[in-house]
Amino acid sequence: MPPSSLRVVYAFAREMHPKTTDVFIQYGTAGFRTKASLLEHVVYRMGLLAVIRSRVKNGRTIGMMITASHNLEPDNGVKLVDPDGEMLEQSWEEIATRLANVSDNDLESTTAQVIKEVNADMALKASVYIGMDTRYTSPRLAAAAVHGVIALKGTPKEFGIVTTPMLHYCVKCRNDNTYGTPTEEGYYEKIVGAFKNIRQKLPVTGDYSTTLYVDGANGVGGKKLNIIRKSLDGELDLNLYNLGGNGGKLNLNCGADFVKVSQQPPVGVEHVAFQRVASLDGDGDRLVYYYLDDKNKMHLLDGDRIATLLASYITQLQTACNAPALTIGLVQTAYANGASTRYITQELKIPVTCVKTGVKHLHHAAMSYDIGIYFEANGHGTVVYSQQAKATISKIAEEGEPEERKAAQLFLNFIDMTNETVGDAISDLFLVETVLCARGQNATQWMAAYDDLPCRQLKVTVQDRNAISTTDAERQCTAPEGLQTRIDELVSHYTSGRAFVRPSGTEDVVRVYSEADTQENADKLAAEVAQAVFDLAGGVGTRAEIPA
Ligand code: 16G
Ligand code: MG
Repeated sequence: MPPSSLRVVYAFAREMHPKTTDVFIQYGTAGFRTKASLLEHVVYRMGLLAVIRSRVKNGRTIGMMITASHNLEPDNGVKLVDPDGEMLEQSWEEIATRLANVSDNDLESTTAQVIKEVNADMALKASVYIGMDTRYTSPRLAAAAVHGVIALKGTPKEFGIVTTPMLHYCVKCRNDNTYGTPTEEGYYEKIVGAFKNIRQKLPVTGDYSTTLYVDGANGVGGKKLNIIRKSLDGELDLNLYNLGGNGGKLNLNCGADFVKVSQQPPVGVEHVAFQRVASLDGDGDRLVYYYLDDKNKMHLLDGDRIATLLASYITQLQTACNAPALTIGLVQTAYANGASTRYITQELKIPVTCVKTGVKHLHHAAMSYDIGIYFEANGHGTVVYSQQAKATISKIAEEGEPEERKAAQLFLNFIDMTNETVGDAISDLFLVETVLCARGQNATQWMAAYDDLPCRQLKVTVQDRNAISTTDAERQCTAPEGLQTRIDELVSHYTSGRAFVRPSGTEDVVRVYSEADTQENADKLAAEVAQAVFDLAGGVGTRAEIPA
């Protein structure tokens, strides 16, 4: 493409998506995320970048998802999806940030510079898949994305309202047709189809009940489950709540993030003692479970619980189909409850790796195993399988001893039910339901595997959150000076105490996490550490700690 044709880049920007703010914006843990009113020019520019990225990848399809996940309604965001359905390669985050922040006047020259820098062949075709969540600001931003793609002569394809994992899945399928069909229907066929297949093989037994309540966070995930529900033929009886009607507001006092962080049940869900409830986040990529007991106390089954449940079942399948050579590992972050890590290493005897917060770090680490299970405590996670693992299990399904063959066929269905591209609340929900059904377990029995250490999360506002630096997968703080020593000292007063601090990648705050033997102690430790952050890292305002 001759440089003169880049003029349209500037013309579109000026006429349709001008930069109206000087607020600096950074491509963070999960793309750009801020007030929706500050994002139109950013999304337009990401449309440009998606086309450049597609050309650098030889015309393979790139995804763009418009969402701010579990944030409240006024926020929005955009993230790019790489050809294998993974998060954008980290080295491009800086380019994205640069392109998002230049003035309209400099946009044409910066675009040309980026094209040169990454050596994109602008004569190639480019394809970009665009999806959005249910926010009222999303259609306008999706239109800006389309304009960005068109400005550089790429081909946009709009998927309308989809969950984030559905878009990741479609991008992957478009670039690798052995994975599935790149449509919403293709997604249902693969994932829900596999679930129904398994249900034929595993009858409902024991204390498992097919009734599941779901908190849809008033977002897209609940709406999609409502579509799926009609095709389940009673194999799972979904009672859906918080579907966005009746004035319910997106993520407000509901959804996976609210339930996990506040450790309270969501509004809008009918409470029946011991009924298990699955809570999704606003864009359908996180899942936690909970139930209330007969004293109305909430019991949370978070990402760590899902990880341990899946890991133990997968180990069982591996043994049953006799494939001991396949390596299995579990990836967590510093937020993983210490009791879960102990259970995984000591009881399940599966190796655990701890990495920095953010899906890209977990996903990457999980891929070093034949079977890599990764979950953040907040409920984001999935399982990834190497080609070697799939080939081995397929071979056993064809040629193994009768019992091994049966187990391997079940295992293949289990793999099909998994969205390997990214954590997926819908896919994870079917995985969990399958394991509980296979074991004849109810939520209380699932909970009995180990006892969580009480924990607390808080956030502190400081002048510059980047004044906090961390190492050792965010478990140790290297700056400001003296903070780690203070944290160590505070922790030493508590039985089973543990605490860490880290700058948030999605909000302008510092996050504090604590664990201890009792809830009271965990709360106290978190408050003390929050105060230390406030004192040593330039706290703003008068109150050091705010619930996260
Ligand atoms: C984003 C991340 C999530 C992480 C969270 C941490 C992705 C797709 N999502 O939502 O994995 O747990 O950020 O947020 O990577 P924080 O940095 O504000 O604590
Ligand atoms: Mg999300």
